[in-house]
Amino acid sequence: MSRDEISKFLSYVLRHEPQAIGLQLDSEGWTDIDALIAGAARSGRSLDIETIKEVVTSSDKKRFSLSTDDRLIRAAQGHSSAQVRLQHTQKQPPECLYHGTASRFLESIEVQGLIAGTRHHVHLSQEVPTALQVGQRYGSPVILEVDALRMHAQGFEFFQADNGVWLTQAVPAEFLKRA
Ligand code: HQG
Repeated sequence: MSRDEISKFLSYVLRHEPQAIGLQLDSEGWTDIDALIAGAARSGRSLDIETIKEVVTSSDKKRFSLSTDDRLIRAAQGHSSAQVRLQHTQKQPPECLYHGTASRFLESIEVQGLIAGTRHHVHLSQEVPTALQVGQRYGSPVILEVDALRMHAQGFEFFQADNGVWLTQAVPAEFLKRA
């Protein structure tokens, strides 16, 4: 497998379908790297700890974290698996955060606001270029500015994942405007 294929495989089992290779994640998303390697082998994929560490450290978006003793691995965010409920620490957000989306979603977003969909949270970025990259994945990108500090002042909770991505449950339309 190429680095990219390994990264996609890790995202798949550590965020979405651990059971596909008979893996258990704890509620914080951690699993034993040896169990991951064994599960991958059962599904015909040959992985070793050095390659996994390389993929983790070279990930452009720091998608994965290793425990300090290098025995455990988890995805930093983006989970949909019911096995996982990351207890991200609440944090006061900066005044505004950004969300990149596709122009075809705007009409629905104006009505519903931003919703998490299959993920556990809505994902927000601190910088416009990152939001632009995220938005480009689904078509012609649009950047929305989120009035994050005002939301926080009104009791909405914000969290920051290990990799710096900001997370919140949902963003009502009144806190959104085109950047
Ligand atoms: C849109 C990637 C219609 C939302 C990225 C997005 C990110 C609505 C899509 C991370 C809506 C969901 C997350 C509404 C939200 N009506 N569309 N009411 N509310 N949407 O992929 O934020 O490579 O689940 O705008 O880089 O695009 O996985 O979320 O377009 O950091 O590490 O529904 O995933 O990182 O799409 O991306 P996603 P996202 P990784």
